[in-house]
Amino acid sequence: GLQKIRRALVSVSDKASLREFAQFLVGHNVEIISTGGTAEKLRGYDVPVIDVSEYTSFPEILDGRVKTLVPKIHGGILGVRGNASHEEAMKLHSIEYIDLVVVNLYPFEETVRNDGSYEACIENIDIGGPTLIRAAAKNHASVTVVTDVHQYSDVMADMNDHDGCTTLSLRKRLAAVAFSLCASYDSSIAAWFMEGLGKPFPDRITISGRLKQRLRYGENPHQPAAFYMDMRGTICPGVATAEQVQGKELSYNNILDTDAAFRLVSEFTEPACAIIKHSNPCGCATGVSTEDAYLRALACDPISAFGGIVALNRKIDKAVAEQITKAFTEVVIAPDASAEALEVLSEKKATRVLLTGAMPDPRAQLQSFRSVMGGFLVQALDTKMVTTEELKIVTKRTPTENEMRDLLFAWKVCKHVKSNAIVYARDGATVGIGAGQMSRVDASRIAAWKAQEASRQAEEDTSRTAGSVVASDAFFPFVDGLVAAADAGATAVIQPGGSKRDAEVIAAADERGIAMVFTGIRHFLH
Ligand code: 93A
Repeated sequence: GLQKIRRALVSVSDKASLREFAQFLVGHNVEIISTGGTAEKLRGYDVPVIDVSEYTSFPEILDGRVKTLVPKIHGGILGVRGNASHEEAMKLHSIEYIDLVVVNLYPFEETVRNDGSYEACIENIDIGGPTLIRAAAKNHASVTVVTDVHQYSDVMADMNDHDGCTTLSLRKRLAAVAFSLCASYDSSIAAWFMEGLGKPFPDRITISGRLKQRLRYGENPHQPAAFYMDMRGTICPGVATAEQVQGKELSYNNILDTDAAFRLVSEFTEPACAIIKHSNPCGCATGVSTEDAYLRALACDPISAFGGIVALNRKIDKAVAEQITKAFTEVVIAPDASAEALEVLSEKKATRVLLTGAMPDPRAQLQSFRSVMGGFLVQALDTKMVTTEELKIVTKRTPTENEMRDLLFAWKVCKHVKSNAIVYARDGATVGIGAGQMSRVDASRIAAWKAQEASRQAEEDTSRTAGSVVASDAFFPFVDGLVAAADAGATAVIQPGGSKRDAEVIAAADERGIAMVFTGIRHFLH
């Protein structure tokens, strides 16, 4: 399984660490053949190199579109050692074996992400590179294929350990990486075309991802897991792009919850905070400052907030950092943090602090993926938002200005609560959240009960749901859910409407002096 490396084809766009690796190869008496830019770079390092055009006696033509797409190169990569007819053909056409292919591709994904022009994107579709990589990977029985600068050290270690040879196990591993790289590269190109055509659901689909982090485990310790960055198209600031500036390693569940938290706060333009547990908010609030928003979000359900995930849509300042460190918090995510805030947070060594640099556009047209046994579902993210003008007032009473503000706030939060979802809110803060129930009336009762429990624990005299508003992610199929809200003291309701029993629900609201608006939009979240 050992294969001596005598001749290498090196053609790389990412020229990082090239010097060290090329010098290592020369040290092992490897002959290097390179394409234009790579050869020039190597000569600058005083590394002896043969131009591919000289090697093949054929110039690089068509602005470099045809550099390595010639039999002398591909024959040298694909020829099977010890195969008599292959060897005869190679001899006849003066083709020599190439043992090592070092290629990384034109930066197509980066060009798309940096808003490259149509022409720039097309020009950055690498044809020769994947062809070299696929040929080398197919013939991994004797050819080593290196597709990423991070692999240089593995190859150097292997060659050092085996007298300038590589092992079959390394070559196999590199071949597997090579094919998944090519698949993912083509998938990004396909996604770019589809996006341009406005046709996001092609007949065949490949998700293109780049490993962000190997995880210790998945949802539970016995489930292996990893975290990938989606490489197709625009990348929004979020948990996948964030820089972790302190704390323990993120877990699978942390990542899910952090995503939910950050997406929720991205809905607000004013300072906002969300605290998430098991992918549902246990508190969300807007405020005059992040500290205010945090404290009001925390007050909703401080018991559940223990070990929660905190998201802010503003730079973390010292004041909010001091509040956050008073509680046990698993993760804090925000666009940025002041130096003083980071110093305060660093007292809690385990707390993971993630900074994204910016907030995502809550209306960005992205897709979400969910797996089912034997398949997966793809859908556009729920980016729908309602404006006051779009609301239909269905009751005798019109919401007051304050109620209207709270209704819109509750509606935004409700969208981020697992169905069936009921959200009680007052003064721009949630006071009771009923999440993930199988019946709407249970969600309504649980939300009210949670609010009462929180008031009781805080030893407050008045009920938190008195004078609150209620949001329901889907229509009330029966009056009972609305009655439960009224009984809790809610004065206004926001819901999609559209039930067969709307008339009954409206009548029940009118009877109790409740103001109700219909959005015409449903926000199921499963
Ligand atoms: O333009 S190509 O599709 N045609 C080719 O024949 C070819 N051969 C290598 N792209 C080709 N390459 C790519 O050129 C490699 O994948 C690498 O990314 C890049 C290195 O070019 P240079 O050495 O000129 O910087």
